Amino acid sequence: MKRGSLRKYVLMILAGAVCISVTGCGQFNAGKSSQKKSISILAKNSWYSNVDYLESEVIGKVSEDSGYNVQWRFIQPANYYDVVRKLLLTKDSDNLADIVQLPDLDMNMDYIQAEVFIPLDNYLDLMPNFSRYLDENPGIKASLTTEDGHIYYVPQTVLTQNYQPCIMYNTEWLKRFQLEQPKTLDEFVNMLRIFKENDMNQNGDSSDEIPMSVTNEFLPYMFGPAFGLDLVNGFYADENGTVHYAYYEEENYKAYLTFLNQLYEEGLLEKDYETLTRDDITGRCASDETGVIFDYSWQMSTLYSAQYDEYNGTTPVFSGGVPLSGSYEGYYVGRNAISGFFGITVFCGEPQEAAKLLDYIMGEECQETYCWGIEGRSYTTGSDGKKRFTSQAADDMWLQKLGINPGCVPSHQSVEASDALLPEWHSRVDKWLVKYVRSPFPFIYSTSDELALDKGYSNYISQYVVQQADSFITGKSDIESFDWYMQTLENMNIKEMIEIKQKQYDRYQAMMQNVN
Ligand SMILES: [Ca+2]
Repeated sequence: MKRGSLRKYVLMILAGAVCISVTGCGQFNAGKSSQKKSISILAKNSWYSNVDYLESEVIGKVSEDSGYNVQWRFIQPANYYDVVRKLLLTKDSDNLADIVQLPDLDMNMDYIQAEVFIPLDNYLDLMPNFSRYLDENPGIKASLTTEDGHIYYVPQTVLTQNYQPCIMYNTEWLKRFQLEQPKTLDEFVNMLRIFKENDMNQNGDSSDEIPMSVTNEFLPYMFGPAFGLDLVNGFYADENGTVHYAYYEEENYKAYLTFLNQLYEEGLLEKDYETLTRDDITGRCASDETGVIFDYSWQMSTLYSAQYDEYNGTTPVFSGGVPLSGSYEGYYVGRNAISGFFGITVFCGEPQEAAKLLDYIMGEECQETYCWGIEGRSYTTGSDGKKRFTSQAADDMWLQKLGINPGCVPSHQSVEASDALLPEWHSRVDKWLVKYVRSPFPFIYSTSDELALDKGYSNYISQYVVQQADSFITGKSDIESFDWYMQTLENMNIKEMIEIKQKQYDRYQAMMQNVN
């Protein structure tokens, strides 16, 4: 399929047009595959604007090796949620496909309740790879299982402990003042003050330093744990298994807001932190203007350190540090493994065949291709049996165009392949930080009773608390009005929401005990 026709497809869907033929959309093996069964897959294209999965060798190989005539239909990721959510909720059989990548994790079971996907547990005897995966991953199995015992989706997974978001320090600046990496909030604030007051980048001007460059999204990751709060997920269970909502913790959350407001007032948290972007931070690195970053570990070497002329690939400029401790011991908030889902729609004429194909594309053989690419092109296998990326694979854009780590399949990220792509110092820092990463609140489906109780409150609450956080941090709302904020949350049924999450957490724990 040409790019033009793909755009047209998306535009027509956006315009509400319904009659779009599946034929002509991405067909590998056309011509020599008339005896192969055709299965269509609707999935998300690459976030890289100059990468089209349809033309990538990785997706080509997987399609070719599957034994099916796979008809891929890709939609640009920026539109994917809106377009595909609508197709699913309206059960638009003309524009859906046999296999569909979900636009979200269906937390409120909108698609399951719309009965647009078939339960996969009826087909597990045709899905040996998926069955084995479920046996080996009881936590994921517990997350995938609904109240009535069905499993609807095959997951895509990401790393949960390695290469998580972490704090990164400008090691040149630390060295210049013989500073150790801070471990506590007090040490951290002292360091920020030194960064702010001195000519850290030695350009003769002591006023152009921005001590800390952290986007709004990452402030909760960076400072929440020091106050005993997982503000990233909101809900968390303490060591006794009691569920809390971090934004409704009277003492600790108030202390967190007060701390950040002080940083803001002192100019240690910059005035424009709410609109700061990763591109802004990258630019600051290029002109050596900042001392601290918090971001996905991945960016430490490939993006931030790479901005410095003196960076040679072996000695970091920006390097990771331990989580900050305050009245509580610091930790890093890890991710849930599940990052996406694939299901078979009720419109699929041959669900057995679709189940076999879905099982194939989530199997080990394909996972190797997703992680390493094409043998002889992006990697080689040594006589010791170990895979190594080729020198050509050091060109990230080339690797992306090859289709590495495709987002359009049930792929499972691998620590080994991630290590192999990054400089040695970076994987060493990662292994050092793993012990500080804690698992977040588990992903678990609501029951229909719980959904009825929620009535959308959880959405309002999560929007409200984020707005209010900025308001308190910037001083637009006085911290004296914190009681009023807590009262508003109570009016929004926060107590009932916590009770629901407690039940879900207990249910998850019970399922985990059953499988162990
Ligand atoms: Ca300066």
